[in-house]
Amino acid sequence: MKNREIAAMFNDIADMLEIKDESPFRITAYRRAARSLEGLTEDIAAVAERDELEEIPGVGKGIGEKIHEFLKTGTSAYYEELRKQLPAGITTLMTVPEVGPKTAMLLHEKLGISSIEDLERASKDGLVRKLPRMGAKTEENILKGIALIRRSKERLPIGAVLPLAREIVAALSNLKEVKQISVAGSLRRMKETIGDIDILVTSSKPEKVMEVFTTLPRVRQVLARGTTRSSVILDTGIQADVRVVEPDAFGAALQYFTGSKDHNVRVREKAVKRDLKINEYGVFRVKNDRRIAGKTEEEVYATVGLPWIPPEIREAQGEVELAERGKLPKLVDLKDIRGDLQMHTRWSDGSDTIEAMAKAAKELGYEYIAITDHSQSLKFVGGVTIEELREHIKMARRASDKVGITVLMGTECDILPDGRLDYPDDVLRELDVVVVSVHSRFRMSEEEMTARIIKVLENPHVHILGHPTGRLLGSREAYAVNIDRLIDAARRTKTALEINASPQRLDLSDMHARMARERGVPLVISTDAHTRYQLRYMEYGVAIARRAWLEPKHVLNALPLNKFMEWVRER
Ligand code: DGT
Ligand code: CA
Ligand code: CA
Ligand code: ZN
Repeated sequence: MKNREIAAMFNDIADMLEIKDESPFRITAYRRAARSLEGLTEDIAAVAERDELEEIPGVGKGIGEKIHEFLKTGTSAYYEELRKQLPAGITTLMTVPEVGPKTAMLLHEKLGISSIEDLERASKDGLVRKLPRMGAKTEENILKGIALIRRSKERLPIGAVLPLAREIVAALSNLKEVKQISVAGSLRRMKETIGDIDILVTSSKPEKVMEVFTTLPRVRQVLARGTTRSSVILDTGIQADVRVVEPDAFGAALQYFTGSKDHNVRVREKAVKRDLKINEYGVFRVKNDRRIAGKTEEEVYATVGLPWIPPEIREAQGEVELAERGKLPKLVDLKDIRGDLQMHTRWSDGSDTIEAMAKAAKELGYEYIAITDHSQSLKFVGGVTIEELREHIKMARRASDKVGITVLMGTECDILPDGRLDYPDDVLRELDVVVVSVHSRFRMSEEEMTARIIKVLENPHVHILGHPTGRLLGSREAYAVNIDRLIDAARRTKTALEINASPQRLDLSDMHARMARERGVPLVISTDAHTRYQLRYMEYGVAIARRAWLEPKHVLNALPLNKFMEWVRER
């Protein structure tokens, strides 16, 4: 599939247009198309074949032609032309969080910088601070940004890894030689970032499995190829390991390789007390080395007197003790979710209509959604003005009737730097659901930022604090905010905190979501979808919730509509 490559090209084009200071509308058009392609589950070539490219949100005639051209030639003349006009490496510089298009050009023109390494050297040598509008602080931020990029190369956000792992699992499952297959490791535990992909299989013909695995199209480098274990590096730079194990040991291997290491230490301690030994081959009696379990994970846990423990909570955070007492939480599940309370449409920076979002949500089996486009001051993403809002509300009601799912009218209202909201109270009062978020002035002191947000939570028209820390996984640190005080304020004002399920964010993190639950703060899991495809991001948010030990009763959008609205009214 060329979907990702073409999306990358469109993102590059958008970057270059930004450097050239072209119209923001054209830039947004390319970014929008890129995002649609990234979310597309079908092969773009198949869509092109049917001549249906323009049905993809954000793809018009011009962009459609470039897709056709890429599919035929592997590139686009327009793209190559832009690249010729600009110095090489300039878009690479822009991957550093601190460096925008203007800065990139300045760095190139004044200091001849054209790679991240050049930039790092110049910053360390104190050359960057001498440029106009730059200072020691900028230099420091650039170096921090470079360090972050490097780190993100080591571990990748789960959203970038899970689809790849599923591709591998699908390819191997198709083989008649493969009997059982599962991912293991941090990916099965659904950690926010993943070091490498671990996959286990049982097979009548391990050689065949290894041959297919090590020659998959995404494989860039084979690190090791054996009969029971192979390791490769995939095109995104992440490593993947496949192990073939005995059917009688599949459960034991799965338990072992799912980890976490610390969780397994706790389980093995219990085994020792019973004169048992647990390893990846099974559970054995110490005295005669006889295997007494190993086929399934349930069996393995049962030998040490434990029920099966969900992978997401195998982190040695007290789950073994609770399991012992039969008190494991009944974790929230994707099928418990009845609504999605943050999403964007063409009214601001989303790619789809209200109706398209409503239809897609209905297909997912939801009872209700809230449309939460950006508010008026976010002009660069087409924030909804107060005048537009009346019409906007009408369209939501209409979609509600037409599609047969409750479309609540909401907003993602900007929290202004001084702690006021971007709409006055009499406008907020008209809306069913008010989400509030910070999108500007991220660099305030912790004191100021905490006060700014808490002030807004005091407003009785506010229901949910969106992406509470503002982090972008692997590309932007959270803003400085006192999460402890934020959680206290949320509890006191009965405001819900959002677990933003977008894989770029995952904000709250599992740790913070757990803190919120322990202190009795209501939570919502929302996708922040900007296309109808992104409604599927709910899976990532639910994973965070499970890692935070959340049960359905802790999650407001697991409530049926009437109960949810009751909460809204009480708030
Ligand atoms: P990652 O890949 O860094 O995101 O995290 P994991 O948890 O997937 O770690 P990985 O891939 O090194 O190993 C997979 C699992 O195998 C790990 O969760 C527990 C188990 N494991 C790996 N190495 C050891 C070890 O040295 N001792 C024990 N007891 N278990 C290990
Ligand atoms: Ca791993
Ligand atoms: Ca591994
Ligand atoms: Zn937002």
